[in-house]
Amino acid sequence: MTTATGPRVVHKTCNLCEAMCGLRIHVDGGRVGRIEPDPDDPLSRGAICAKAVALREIHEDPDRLRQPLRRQGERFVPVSWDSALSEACERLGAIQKQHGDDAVACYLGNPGAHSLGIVLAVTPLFSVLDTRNRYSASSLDQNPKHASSLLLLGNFLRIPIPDVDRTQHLLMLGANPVVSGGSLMTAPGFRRRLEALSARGGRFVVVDPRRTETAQYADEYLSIQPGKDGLLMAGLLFTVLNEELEGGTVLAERGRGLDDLRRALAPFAPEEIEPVLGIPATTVRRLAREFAAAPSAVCYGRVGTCQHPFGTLVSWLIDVLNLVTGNFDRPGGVMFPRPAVDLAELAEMRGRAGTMLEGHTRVRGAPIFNGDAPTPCLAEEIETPGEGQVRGLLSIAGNPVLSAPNGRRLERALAGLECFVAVDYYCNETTRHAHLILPPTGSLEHDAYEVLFHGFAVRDTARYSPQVVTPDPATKDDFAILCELVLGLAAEKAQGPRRWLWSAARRWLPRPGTRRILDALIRLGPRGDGFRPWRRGLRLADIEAEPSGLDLGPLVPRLDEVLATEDGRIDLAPEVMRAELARLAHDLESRRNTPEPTGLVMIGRRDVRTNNSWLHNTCMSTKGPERCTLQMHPDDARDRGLVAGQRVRVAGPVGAVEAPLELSDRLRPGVVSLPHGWGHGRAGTRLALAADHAGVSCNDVIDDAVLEPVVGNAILNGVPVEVSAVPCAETPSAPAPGVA
Ligand SMILES: Nc1nc2c(c(=O)[nH]1)N[C@H]1C(S)=C(S)[C@@H](COP(=O)(O)OP(=O)(O)OC[C@H]3O[C@@H](n4cnc5c(=O)[nH]c(N)nc54)[C@H](O)[C@@H]3O)O[C@H]1N2
Ligand SMILES: Nc1nc2c(c(=O)[nH]1)N[C@H]1C(S)=C(S)[C@@H](COP(=O)(O)OP(=O)(O)OC[C@H]3O[C@@H](n4cnc5c(=O)[nH]c(N)nc54)[C@H](O)[C@@H]3O)O[C@H]1N2
Ligand code: SF4
Ligand SMILES: [Mo]
Repeated sequence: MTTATGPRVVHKTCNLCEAMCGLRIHVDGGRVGRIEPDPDDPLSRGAICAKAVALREIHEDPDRLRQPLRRQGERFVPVSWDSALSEACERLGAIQKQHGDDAVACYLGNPGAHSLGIVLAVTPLFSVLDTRNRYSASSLDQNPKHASSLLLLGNFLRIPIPDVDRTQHLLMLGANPVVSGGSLMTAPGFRRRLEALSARGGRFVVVDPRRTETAQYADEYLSIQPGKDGLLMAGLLFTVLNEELEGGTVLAERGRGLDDLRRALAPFAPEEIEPVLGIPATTVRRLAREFAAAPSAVCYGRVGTCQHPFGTLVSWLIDVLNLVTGNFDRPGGVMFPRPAVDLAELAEMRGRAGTMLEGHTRVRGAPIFNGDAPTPCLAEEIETPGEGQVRGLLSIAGNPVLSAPNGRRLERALAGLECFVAVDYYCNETTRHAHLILPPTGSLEHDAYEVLFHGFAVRDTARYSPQVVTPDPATKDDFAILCELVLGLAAEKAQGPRRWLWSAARRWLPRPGTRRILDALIRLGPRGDGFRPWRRGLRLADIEAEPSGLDLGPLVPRLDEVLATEDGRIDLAPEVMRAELARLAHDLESRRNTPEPTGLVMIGRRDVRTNNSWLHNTCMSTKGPERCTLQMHPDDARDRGLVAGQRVRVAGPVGAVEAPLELSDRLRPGVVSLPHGWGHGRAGTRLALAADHAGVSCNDVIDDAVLEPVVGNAILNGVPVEVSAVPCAETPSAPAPGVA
């Protein structure tokens, strides 16, 4: 525990993105001062980005909520923690008692993965809620990757991580880690890692519809039409198997079904796919040969290949390419971290290594992957009457009105809920519809450990972040809030004397706190002492003794330890992926016989000064040029008589928005790009600065009706749009946000 007096430096891991940069934060008398990179962090080695300073801005933000709010008509009034928590449990509990457990939904947003308190408390919370209506940002993001891991390795959390620091060949699709910091590949300072790859004579190939900031470092850049990655990956694998370039011990000793895979890939000879893929067959064959011949190679795909009509198939083909070329579980290929707390192992111990299909949603029958219903289905589950209709919502660390497709529809649906409880410290576009907002302490006010992301890191390290400043004793952290909700909801749902016991527990039971639980998880983890005093092993104290982080070394082969399939083999042709290959072959066939549509399609874009929807109330994010612009290739603009800087209307399947036009020859002609997370001009929020730099939400244009069919992931790129000039007279002045 830190004290609030005297100047000092506190070491902390930045928790804003997955890169886990080590920071040194200067504090004086409780005031947060300079934030600088920590050169001694064994993983980030002094890397940092512009966002880190936002930690101070968020800490000081007068709009950040510090006390629970309760809706009163159109206004929010401050209430005590006790009454807010009691009311939340009573109202959600009453809905479940009257209409069944499924009548209360929950949504878990992205920062939940970065909060130790949320990661630790969310499992009991899900258990007590016991609802089929569980939604999260994962179905807008990475569920296809989890599905691939589940199919290949028997564990949805066992993501194969590119060993970028030792590879000689990196093939990257649909990712821009120089800007995003990397995802499901924690590799801070990615630019430096690319420079090192180049310096050791390695090769870097990028496949993306936009010549991204990352592609600037590539030896070869391939422009691809959005949604065509399935063909490219199938063509690469076809070539490897057809030209007998496969090999490696993992394939020989663990693989099965290679012949079935070969058969399923038969329609995808590079010459056959060329007219639809638009990449010459000679290029595809050369890429495959170069990949297979490299001393080590790794193929990596991220959100561009997940928010995709063939997301699970592409993610799986990427893993399979690594496997059949002998690049699985070896230095320079993909590897499996051995973190101090191994959530994948814990999931397995609990018998929760994942389920491909846990059922279907009530209204449209979409797949529920691993208990996670597709977020694009949430609005209709609220709107559609009948048994199982969602009437209550508990949302934690999320902003689906801006992050999920067809945000306008979701917004209308949220307004009709009987009870909406949000655990969030901003009154944003989503939480402003809540009946109760329960604000946790900010990330400088509680301790932290990135339990999830150490498991996805390119090097094994462990770093504990103590509290930077002491919070007001009247506040609560996420862990305390969620624990009280668990106990309070359990009391509401229990009968007889058990009800009283749970109630008493909520009020009087001392809680162990995140620190003690973390210590127990470390001791029970793969490097821990297992609570056997005679055994040497890691404890939290050992990690704390290294404030810049404990270096546990480069990744080592460990497939034997982590492979969790029933027969200890890796199935290279699971039925569900063969069916997807058949769907892709059918898609190929129908596109071959119909002319390519000539309209524009829209993709997203990330900027180093943004983080999804929630850093826009900071100067860090809003200063400088406008970021929420529609980017278009100059040829497309000329064809439409559009010029840089003018306002354009972007009309898509479910709506239209207006944004300034920016011309960029980095984009593939026919593709336009609008970033997500903007659109702060809605009334009723409490984000003064963000409202002045509102931008528009691309998700007001994107369709919630289309889903990837295997896991139900949202398809957020390749959206058909029309772009036209906004007549000057129609150009609206900035909408005035109503502040409640
Ligand atoms: N069109 C399009 N849409 C997209 C994407 C895209 O590429 N294109 N990307 C998708 C992806 S990858 C993701 S992950 C989602 C993100 O979608 P969401 O997770 O729904 O949205 P965020 O913008 O991350 O909102 C985070 C919220 O958490 C709150 N918060 C921050 N820290 C904490 C904390 O410590 N505790 C609590 N309780 N709350 C906290 C913030 O105030 C904010 O309200 O967006 C998706 N939406
Ligand atoms: N600065 C910043 N950093 C962030 C975030 C942020 O909002 N801002 N968000 C964080 C989150 S939640 C996540 S999940 C990660 C995401 O991390 P990344 O996956 O690295 O994110 P993006 O920059 O969106 O990269 C996706 C790329 O896919 C491309 N793309 C779009 N459609 C297709 C397609 O059909 N095929 C191919 N091959 N490419 C396509 C886009 O042009 C884009 O370059 O970033 C995290 N880090
Ligand atoms: S890249 Fe930026 S936002 Fe991400 S962890 Fe590092 S400093 Fe934080
Ligand atoms: Mo994400």
